[in-house]
Amino acid sequence: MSMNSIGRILVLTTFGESHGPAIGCVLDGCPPGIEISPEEFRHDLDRRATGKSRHTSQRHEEDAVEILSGVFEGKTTGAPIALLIRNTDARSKDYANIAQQFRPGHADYTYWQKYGIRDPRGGGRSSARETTMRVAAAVIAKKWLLQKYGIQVRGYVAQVGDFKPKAFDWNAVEDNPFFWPCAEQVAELEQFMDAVRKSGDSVGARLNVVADNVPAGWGEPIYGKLDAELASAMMSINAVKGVEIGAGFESVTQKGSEHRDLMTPEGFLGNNAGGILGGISSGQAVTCSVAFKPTSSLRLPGTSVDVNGSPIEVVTTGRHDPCVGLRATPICEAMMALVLMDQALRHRAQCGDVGEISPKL
Ligand code: EPS
Repeated sequence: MSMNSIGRILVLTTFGESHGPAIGCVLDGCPPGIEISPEEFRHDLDRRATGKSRHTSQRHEEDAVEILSGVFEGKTTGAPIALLIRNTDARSKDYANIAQQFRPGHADYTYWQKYGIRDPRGGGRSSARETTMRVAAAVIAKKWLLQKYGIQVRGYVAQVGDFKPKAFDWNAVEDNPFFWPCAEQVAELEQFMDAVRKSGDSVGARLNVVADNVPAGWGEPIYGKLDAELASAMMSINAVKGVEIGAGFESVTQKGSEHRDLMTPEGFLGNNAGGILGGISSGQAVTCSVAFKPTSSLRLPGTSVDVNGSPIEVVTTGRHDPCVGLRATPICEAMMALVLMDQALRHRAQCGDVGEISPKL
């Protein structure tokens, strides 16, 4: 089975390459009756898009969504929802020099090893361009989660290289090109990113994603645990090298007495569990932290080989992100929303008759 789909009841399949005529997706299993219009995709697609500041790739795509099926008179019908975005600003000549080369740290080499053929233009299928469709599909998932359960899925950048927030304010996050939660540091971060970009190098990032108001009970032990599926979904994003749920790797050094989230009739006294116990949501906020590696397309020369195995020096020109994590907040939110909606539908299918359980913390 090829693996371009995610989900069990709500199944998203994406297709397309960075420099092909279009990218697209089919979202199947979506409940009928959800109101959706092409304009509603704009906000999140703009949040993810390249070319919105000097700190991202300067490719300028319109990212105009065409709804091809599954929506009638502005409402989902229950039929597969097909969305299409035409690529309008691909510049394939940027890739002519490296078409026979492997960029160190890039999927170039492993795609070649696996398939014996690759579309080198813009990274082809391995390009971050594909994430556009995840974000588009998740606009529907986010809307359903919010309307039905009051769930809000939000993310922010929690670290860029060694640079960490000094304070945290959700209101600051959407007011700067970095999804940065501390307004007073934005100018400094701007300088930091300018220096990275001018040096020709790249830098990694940590992103945090939080879903509030997730009801207790979502997640399917054993192999469909909510945390397992979240981790898998996040790891499917380009450049992701690590995922933590709740306290994550800090759990290694915590004592049990410290890690456990004490319970009172008024609620839990902490959230080291990241809102998930035994693979099932506890009713607390679901929290996830994601590590993005520094982008591998660099204009700094690096040693590599070409398709004949000859030693070469690779230099990548063209339009690239000095920190791909800076555009990834809506992508991480999208993956969390898609996983949550799928789990909600699965919970409804199996446990819809269970009814209200007390106590509710
Ligand atoms: C990308 C390389 C660049 C980015 C692209 C991701 O592509 P190009 O060389 O075609 O400009 O612009 O990102 C997008 C186009 C996007 O929409 O996210 C890569 O190698 O992943």
